[in-house]
Amino acid sequence: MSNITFTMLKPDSIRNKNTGAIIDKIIKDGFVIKAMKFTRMTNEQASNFYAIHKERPFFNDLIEYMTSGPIVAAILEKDNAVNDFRTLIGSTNPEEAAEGTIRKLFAKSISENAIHGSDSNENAKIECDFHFSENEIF
Ligand code: IDP
Ligand code: MG
Repeated sequence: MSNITFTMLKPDSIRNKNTGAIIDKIIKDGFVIKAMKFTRMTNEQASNFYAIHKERPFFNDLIEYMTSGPIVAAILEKDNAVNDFRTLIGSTNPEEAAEGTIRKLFAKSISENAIHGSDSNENAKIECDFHFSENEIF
């Protein structure tokens, strides 16, 4: 699945009315939407999704933020999807993100940073399976 990545438009993107602009940017950058849903994660789901960060000092804030409102979750297809999408979203900290990236344009801080993108092909597969079942993928 090296041509697939997983994304979430995080709750601040929905609150700040950036959903449409961000999805437009993703499509114009050549990604094809294979699955998409508007949903809200439970505390348990968010804790499992971000389990790798369990010991980090920001973990509780991260779970609170990610469950604070709805998200848009999606599976995206493009050659070299994982790396190209990480380039499109920019650095975790928007202050360090390159001009024109989604985080530079739409993120307010390192914690509320607008969007998620998988960091490897292996995690993309895990994250797609976490949010979508086979019959939701086109
Ligand atoms: P990534 O989203 O760019 O892959 P990760 O290091 O995987 O960044 O962190 C996951 C999420 O946790 C970030 O997107 C951000 O929302 C939050 N986060 C990461 N580092 C910090 C921090 O130093 N302070 C507060 N929140 C952070
Ligand atoms: Mg990450």
